[in-house]
Amino acid sequence: MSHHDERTFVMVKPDGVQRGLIGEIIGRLEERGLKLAGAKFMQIDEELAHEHYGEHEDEPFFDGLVEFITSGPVMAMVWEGADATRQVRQMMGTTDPAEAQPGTIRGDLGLDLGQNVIHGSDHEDPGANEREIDLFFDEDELVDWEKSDAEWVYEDV
Ligand code: IDP
Repeated sequence: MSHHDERTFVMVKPDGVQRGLIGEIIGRLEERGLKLAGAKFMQIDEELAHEHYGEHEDEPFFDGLVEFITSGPVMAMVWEGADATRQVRQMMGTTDPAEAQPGTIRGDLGLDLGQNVIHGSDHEDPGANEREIDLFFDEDELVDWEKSDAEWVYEDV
């Protein structure tokens, strides 16, 4: 593993899928120089929703969150790159799109806290990225490949 190989879990949520934003979001991550390692267009069931959002179980918004995330398909992905988890979080913007900076995904594409377009693993919760990847993907669904522009993205390749 080089330091370019940090993996993070990213998901276009049902609102992003319904609004036709999968391509826009993938485009931003690709253009940044991150590398796609896995992708699955899928429907989240109740059980997976509870596992994924377990930390919010006691929150008043939990039932609404489960209902929302299971309401339609999502695009679940694994992206790889240097400091990928924190970089993706910066690109996403704050949880509430109404407060997110313009230029961020939520700040450009959303207006409502409950429908904030994208999920990315929390960089302040060590191991959250790998836990979420394990929850959504089998190891054989992830692709280990060389991206030919790596030497133009990273100085030390
Ligand atoms: P994050 O998605 O930026 O990591 P978290 O605090 O982990 O934010 O919350 C998970 C998701 O739960 C948010 O993305 C949002 O969709 C939803 N959520 C968080 N707080 C609220 C709230 O106060 N009301 C409604 N939904 C919320």
